[in-house]
Amino acid sequence: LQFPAQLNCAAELLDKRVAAGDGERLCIQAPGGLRWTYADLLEKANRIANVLVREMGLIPGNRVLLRAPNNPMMAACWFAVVKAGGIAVATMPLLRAKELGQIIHKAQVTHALCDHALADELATAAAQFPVLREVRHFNDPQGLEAAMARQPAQFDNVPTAADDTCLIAFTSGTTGVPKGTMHFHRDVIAACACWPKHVLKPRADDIFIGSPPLAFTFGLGGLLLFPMAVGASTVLLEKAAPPLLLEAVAQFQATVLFTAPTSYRALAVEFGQRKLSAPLGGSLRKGVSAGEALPAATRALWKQHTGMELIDGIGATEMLHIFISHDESEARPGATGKVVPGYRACVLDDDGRPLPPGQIGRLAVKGPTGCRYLADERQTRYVQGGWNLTGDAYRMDADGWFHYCSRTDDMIISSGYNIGAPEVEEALLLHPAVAECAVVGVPDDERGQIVKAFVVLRPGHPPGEVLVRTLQDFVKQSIAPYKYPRAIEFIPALPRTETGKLQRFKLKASQ
Ligand code: 3UK
Repeated sequence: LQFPAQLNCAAELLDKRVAAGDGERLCIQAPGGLRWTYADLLEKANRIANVLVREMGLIPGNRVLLRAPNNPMMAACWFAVVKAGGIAVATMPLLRAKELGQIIHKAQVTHALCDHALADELATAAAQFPVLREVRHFNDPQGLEAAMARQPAQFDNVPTAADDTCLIAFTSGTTGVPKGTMHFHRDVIAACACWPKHVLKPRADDIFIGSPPLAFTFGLGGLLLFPMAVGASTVLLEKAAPPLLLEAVAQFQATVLFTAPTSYRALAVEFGQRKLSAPLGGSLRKGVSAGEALPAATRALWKQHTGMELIDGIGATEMLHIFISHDESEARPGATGKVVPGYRACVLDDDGRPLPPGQIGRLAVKGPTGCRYLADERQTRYVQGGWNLTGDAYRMDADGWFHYCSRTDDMIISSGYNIGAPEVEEALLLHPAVAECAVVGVPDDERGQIVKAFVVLRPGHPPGEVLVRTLQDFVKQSIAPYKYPRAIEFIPALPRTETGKLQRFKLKASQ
């Protein structure tokens, strides 16, 4: 991939599309009947960019915190910041003042654009960190919208360099202090030119929909940048819990769905209960799963209820988006896919030497995007010898398919056996009593660690010793018996992050 020295990714995705004559194409929809064309989005973004520069004193390189649920104004603000040469620091809607403060401090955020509905926690954080000079609220007639009306609809994009930072994405990692990852204008364009182009292959008439927040790069790409890169449209939902998502798919006749594995499982169950005869939503043609491993049982359930093969893909905030994936024409059970064109991937041993096919080791990737932590000593842990080490244990087969095993630190070692937690979870999920489950290693005097499963039951299945025994026997029948969960605890719900990731460390800490 070659880029000119001067590049502004917002101009590439938005201004150029309008200049090419696509201004009247539908770009963004939202519940309540809102419909923006590309020209509408451009006009809003230009007005906000003018507010940022003329009223708020933004200069190129300033970091602008964005805080909102997925809605059209959040998208307009993202483009406005990037057009003005600022750096978008999008934050998860559920973050509290303490976490927002950490981000403001770490990224030295000077300006913020915030949804009126989420103003409180940000106000608390802003009071503690004076580096943040000015906050404007949108979806508030007295706020940003009033300022926009005063400003012209034209804006001269700041001629940023291809390797100026345009985005600082904070990791939704399941442990530790949040890390900011920096991405350049060219990274955004590279991400659009790799996985979507070679794997997803969307069409200009596609209607994208889904649940991941725009503050999570899975959502930013899947629900904003990738549809725009092909002139398609997107549906932004502030609330996208499974039942609502299912209704929205049907209502908007969406064709490409992005969500996490647990959501696909819940959607499929929901779908089954409603006994709808048409394929889900009727219109849907592709479903993309990422964020954590896709259990074979979930893939099968989705296929059973929709006839569709899910597209799995592993991405990371550090890598911006997906780098190993497959399309709906071919799936291998337990495999995330093959390396996305443009990237290279291999499996390394603990000393950084490549392992032959079939052996489990550390996943290493490199490509046009990669990890650049903002002032963090963990950079040298993630990037070693030019490879990005994602922290995942994988095995590559002889055909170049990558099979997920676990997070490297989620390997359970019991009596000298290496057991990947997801493998045991997969086996449990195949049992009809199991709605959700999580497996961790818990300390054991005799075996070092034992496999323990936390199980959320489906309605109508009473917990108890009998069911424990049944589930244990069930697992022993499908995977090597030494992997069976010696302890099983029934709990009402699993701890998850806002991006749908299981927080195994919380379950471990509870032991
Ligand atoms: C795990 C997966 C197995 C894996 C992300 C798509 O999840 C994203 O970014 P995060 O920084 O987490 C990265 C880590 O999540 N993971 C993600 N997808 C899969 N594990 N199979 C998968 N399909 O441990 C990885 O290292 O939150 C996903 C696009 C953009 C993203 N930021």
